[in-house]
Amino acid sequence: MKINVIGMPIHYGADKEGCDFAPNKLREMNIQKTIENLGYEVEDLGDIDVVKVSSEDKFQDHPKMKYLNAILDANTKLAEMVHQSISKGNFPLILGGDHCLGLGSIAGVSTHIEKLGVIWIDAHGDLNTLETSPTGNIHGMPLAASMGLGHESLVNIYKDRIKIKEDYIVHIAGRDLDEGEIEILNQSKIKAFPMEMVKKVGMTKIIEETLQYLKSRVDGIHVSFDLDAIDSRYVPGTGTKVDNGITVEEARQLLTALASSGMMVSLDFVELNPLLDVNDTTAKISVDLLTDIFKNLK
Ligand code: HAR
Ligand code: MN
Ligand code: MN
Ligand code: MN
Repeated sequence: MKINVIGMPIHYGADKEGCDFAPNKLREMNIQKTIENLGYEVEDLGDIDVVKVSSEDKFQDHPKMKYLNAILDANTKLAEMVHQSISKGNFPLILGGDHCLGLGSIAGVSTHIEKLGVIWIDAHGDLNTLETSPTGNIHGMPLAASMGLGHESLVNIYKDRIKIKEDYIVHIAGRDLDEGEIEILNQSKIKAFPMEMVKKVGMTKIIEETLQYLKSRVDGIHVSFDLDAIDSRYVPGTGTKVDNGITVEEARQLLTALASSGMMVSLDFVELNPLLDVNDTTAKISVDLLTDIFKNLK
C-alpha cells in the first residue's frame, strides 16, 4: 500500500495562528522517512494552497462564520486531492492544520467509499452549526456539516450531498461539548463514547465496541484524530486544550487497534500547534503515534 502525505496548512478554522506550521514541522521531523523505513512507499503530495486572508477580514464572507470562503476553497482542493489518492488505492494521510479539514477529507474519501464510517477522536464535539456555535470558528463544525447539519455551503462542499450517515459515526473521548452540540448529539444516531465512559470501562472495551459496531455497517473507516483528545497535561502544543483526557498510551492503543482492524482507509491528524509547543513535546508525540499507526496498518 502506498501512503500519500497531504499537508493542509490552515489555521482559519481555529482562528488562532500556529497549526498552519504543523505539516512542515512534521516533515522536518522526518515523517516521510520514518514511514518509509517501515516498508511503505510514501509520496508527499505537498501542501494544499491556502489563500491568505488578513485577520481584519475574517468576517468578510459571512457575519458569523470566520474565514468562510478561504476554508471552503482550501477544503474543496483537499477533497479533490484526497479523492485522487483514494481512487488510486492509496492511503491518504492528511496532516493539519486545524480540524476544519475534516470537511475536505471526508468529502474526498466519501466519493470513493459508499458506506464510509468515521471515527472522530476529540475532546470536542465539532458538532456545532452556524446557529449553535459560540465562537464562529469553523473547526467546531465539521462533523455536523459532514452529516448534513449546518450552513449549506459547508454541508454541500465538493459534492452536493450529505457525506456520512449518522449511524456510521463513532465519537470518542468527548468532554467539552457546547450546549447546542449536546442537543445535536442526543438527537442524532451517533455512537458516542464520552470520556467518562472511557474512564469507566477502559480503552480496551471502547475499542472492542467501536469495531464491533462499525464492522457490520461500513465498508471502510476514516479516522479523524484531534490531538486535544489527549489530556492537556501531555500536549502543550495544541490550541484548545482540555483536561481529563486520554493518556498518550491510550491514544496509542486506540489508534494502533484501528490501524490493525483492516478497515481504516484514511487518517486526519489535526490541531498540532508548533507555536504553542514546549520543546517539541507534542510534535514528538505526533511522530511517535503516526509511526505506531503505520507499523500496525493492515
Ligand atoms: N466547541 C467550541 C467551538 O465551536 C470549541 C471547538 C474547539 N475545537 C477544536 N476542534 N479544537 O475539536 O468553538
Ligand atoms: Mn473516482
Ligand atoms: Mn476537533
Ligand atoms: Mn478538539
